Amino acid sequence: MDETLFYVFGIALVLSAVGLSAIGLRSESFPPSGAAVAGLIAYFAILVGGTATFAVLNARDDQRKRNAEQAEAAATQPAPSGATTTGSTTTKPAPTGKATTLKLAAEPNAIAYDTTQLSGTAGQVTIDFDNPSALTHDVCLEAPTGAEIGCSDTISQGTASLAENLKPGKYTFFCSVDSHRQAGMEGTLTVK
Ligand SMILES: [Cu+2]
Repeated sequence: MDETLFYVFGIALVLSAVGLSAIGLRSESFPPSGAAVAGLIAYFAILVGGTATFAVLNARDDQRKRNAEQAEAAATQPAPSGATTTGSTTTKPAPTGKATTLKLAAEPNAIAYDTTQLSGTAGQVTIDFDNPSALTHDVCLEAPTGAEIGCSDTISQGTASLAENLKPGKYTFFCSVDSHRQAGMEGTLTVK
């Protein structure tokens, strides 16, 4: 919206008011006739209406401009301490640390794993389990509290994996098939 129109109407209104009062003060027969009064009222109504209309349009225009500027500022800002940053940090469920992938295999000719010690870092820990034996095995995880966290698929002559989100602590990994755990298929997974 062109602001000059608003000022033209405003200035015309002020000049007319000043001129009219000057005429009114000098002329004793003012206002001269009913038709002139009606004309003057219409003239002022148009000026006032025009000024008010342009004032409203200008205000609306300014508001739109301000909204656009704010939107632009919000979009271009890198948000160093804004709501976006705090939002993303709070919604991320994983604790600190990178994803760890550990390898574990079963012995081909014994009821045993190839190791009794595994270690990883806190966060997503994946155990890639390889079982070359014809005997079925799996790998399960037990929390430091003794609660079972999960198990991989039970497999023979194949691979399976178990992925869990782990906090630091000493976990136990074991085979849940038959009495393999009692036979020695278990070990400690240390998460730092
Ligand atoms: Cu087993």
